[in-house]
Amino acid sequence: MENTKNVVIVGAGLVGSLNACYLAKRGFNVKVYERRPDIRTQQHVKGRSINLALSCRGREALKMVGLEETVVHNGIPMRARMIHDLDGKRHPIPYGEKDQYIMSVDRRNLNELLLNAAEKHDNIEFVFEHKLVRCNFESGQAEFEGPDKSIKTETADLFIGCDGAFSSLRNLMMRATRLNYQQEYIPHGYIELTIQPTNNEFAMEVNYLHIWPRNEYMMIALPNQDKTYTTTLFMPFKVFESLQTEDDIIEFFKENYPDAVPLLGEGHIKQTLITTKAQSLISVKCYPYHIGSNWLIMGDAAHAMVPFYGQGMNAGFEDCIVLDELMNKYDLDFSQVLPAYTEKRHTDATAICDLAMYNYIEMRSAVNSKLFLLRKKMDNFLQKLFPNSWIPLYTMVSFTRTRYHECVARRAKQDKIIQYCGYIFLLLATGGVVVMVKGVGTDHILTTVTDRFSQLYSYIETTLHKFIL
Ligand code: FAD
Ligand code: EGO
Repeated sequence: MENTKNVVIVGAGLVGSLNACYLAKRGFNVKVYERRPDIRTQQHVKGRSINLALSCRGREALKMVGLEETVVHNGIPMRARMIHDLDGKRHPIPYGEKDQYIMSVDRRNLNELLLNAAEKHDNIEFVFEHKLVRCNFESGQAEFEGPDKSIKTETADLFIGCDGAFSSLRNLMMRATRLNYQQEYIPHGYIELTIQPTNNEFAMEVNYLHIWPRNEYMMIALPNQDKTYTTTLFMPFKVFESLQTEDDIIEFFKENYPDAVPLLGEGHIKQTLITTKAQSLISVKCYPYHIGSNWLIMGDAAHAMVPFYGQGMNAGFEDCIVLDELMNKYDLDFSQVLPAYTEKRHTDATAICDLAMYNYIEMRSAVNSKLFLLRKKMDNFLQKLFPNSWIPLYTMVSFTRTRYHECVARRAKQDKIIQYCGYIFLLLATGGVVVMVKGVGTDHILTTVTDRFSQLYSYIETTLHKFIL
């Protein structure tokens, strides 16, 4: 037992508590320090849940510590997006096959479940209400400050910062090593509202991610187990600030989300927008994720992203799998595991941070409900047409564990092919016009066109295969 490694995790959020389970399973002695009090002891306000979309990567990570079943049991499948247009019409667009759906899970419930699972291990100890304040990177020691300002000093073989987007460990690492760091606040903020049940039932169709695409103003709603919906409104801070009076607020909602107003309730809308400040959204990239063989950051601490892909937690959970695999590969030699982790994970984390930012730019620039529908229908159509080659980007990201950077590369190839198809189509169309002008019989034109189209189809199919597989 003398060889047992000591690991200290900073942060008992989603990634910290899951990571603790992974490391305890290996037999390490794990100590988790969390700045806030134990959420399990905090009282919960009913009907005020915050939820998250859990997809393939997150689920795979939970599966490996035997938690997938429980989490999925406590979540609600969302099998399609439901696009709400300005007229209040609703258009469902499926995510894919029957088994392709994302899960709406309660953040707090998930965190409590992970804490309970971690606590079942004899070799995990939690210390709440203690925040990381200082590190000695040479001696491998860290100091945590309690509520009475007393200091606890920890010595460990490995310190892992899972302390979120404003990570203290990352900040300390930045001063100790040549750590590159980049952050960006976007002009948008967000506010959460709740849709209460109607007649004790969900007020809207339940197995959907509800989206109100309104260019600059984006609103979504995810279902909760208590039959409420958590609605998130994303808008530029400027717009939030311009809504000064109750009348401004209601007018704005009636203009942009007429169908949502009766569901949310005018009183609730006014009260929430007047009393709560919009929260900010930050994107963080950094490199490397480690110092030497005993300091590492994971989850949002290493790669916070804007929430427009629903991947932040999923990516953080996947981090735990990647670290676990490298622990096996390098036989627990941290001096090899950590650099390998940085190299492998940085490529993918950068890719998903960029994808999330790209969605933000794309969705707000021109995506109203019509365009959103068109884009997603087109994606589904192409997938039906070329089932082996065309995989929508959202599908690759959310329903597979294809490395994020590979999703991006594959998408680039697919885009190129579609571009070529466009050229070929134009050429054929021109050819068709020429034939017509020459006055050949219509029957002949029809057979030629059908002929050409089947040739074109098989050509595209083979080209796609060559490119992608
Ligand atoms: P956190 O959850 O932030 O946990 C960090 C923990 O560290 C906290 O408990 C904190 O108290 C503690 N801590 C901080 N500093 C210290 C310190 N100095 N000492 C000790 N402890 C400390 N992701 C998805 O996958 N799907 C979604 O649908 C989704 N929706 C989102 C919507 C919004 C509006 C936002 C903002 C994010 C969303 N995300 C989503 C992202 C997701 O919330 C994060 O990626 C995830 O919470 C990251 O987990 P984490 O454990 O790394 O960090
Ligand atoms: C054209 C149309 C270009 C988060 C649509 C890009 C994100 C993007 C915030 C959804 C789903 C889970 C989410 C889709 C696109 C969560 C998500 C999507 C939002 C906002 C979100 C989709 C929480 C981008 N997944 N998604 O295809 O359904 O498409 F709308 Cl604002």
